[in-house]
Amino acid sequence: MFDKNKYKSTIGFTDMLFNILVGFAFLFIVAFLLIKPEAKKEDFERKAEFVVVMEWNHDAPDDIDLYVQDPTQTKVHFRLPITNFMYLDKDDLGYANDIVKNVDGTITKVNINREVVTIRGIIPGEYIINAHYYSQRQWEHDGRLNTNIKQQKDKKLTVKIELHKVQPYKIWWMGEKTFTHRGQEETFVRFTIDPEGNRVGDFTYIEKKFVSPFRNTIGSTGFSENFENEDEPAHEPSGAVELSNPQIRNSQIEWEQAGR
Ligand SMILES: [Ca+2]
Ligand SMILES: [Ca+2]
Repeated sequence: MFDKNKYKSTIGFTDMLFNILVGFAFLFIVAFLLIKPEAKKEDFERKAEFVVVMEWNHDAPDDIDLYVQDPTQTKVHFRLPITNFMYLDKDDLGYANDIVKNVDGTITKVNINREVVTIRGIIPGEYIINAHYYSQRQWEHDGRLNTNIKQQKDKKLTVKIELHKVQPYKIWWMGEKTFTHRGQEETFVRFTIDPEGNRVGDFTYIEKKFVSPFRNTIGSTGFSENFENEDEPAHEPSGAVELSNPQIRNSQIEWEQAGR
């Protein structure tokens, strides 16, 4: 009788041990999954002096443009994406160049609205970071991208800018502003660096406009689709989208005919 009870309790103990082992194994897997991305992030290194990141509402179809002026008064932006030590990764058009048609006909969509300017060398002096609200685009129910829409009264976009110093890594500045209408341009921040890339003085915020509205001298409205009266290419969606998605290509043509 005594031996039998002892035997039963040993089975219970073994079960409990097994359960604890399973529990620890599960916790180990969870911990490993959590640790792994962090280790990869540390391995990632970007060769640059400064990186300026602008993001706006990721689900918005609207096109915002990032402008960075260096001390030589040269500006990097979608019309001039590589200049001096600065380059713009991609002119993000909002929604329009976030979708790509795959070889099998399916659509891959990445909802991200982000423009990045990398500064790879140091030019001492003052830098100015601006954002400009280029256009409002709207997806219609038939899947068409309408670029010729009237000003929406309740439109509110949150544009965030981060200034990263790479060596040694530090976020130098971050801030956000609300954009409500096409043509709106804001100076987010100005900063000055010495020949070693160290900041001189405080951040300043005096407005400077980089984009001049194009005045239509024939029409009475006085405001055209063009914001700059320059003979330079307008925004184009990426080649993949333009070639593979007729709906987007058509709307882009409409947009260009509208006077871009
Ligand atoms: Ca853009
Ligand atoms: Ca986008």
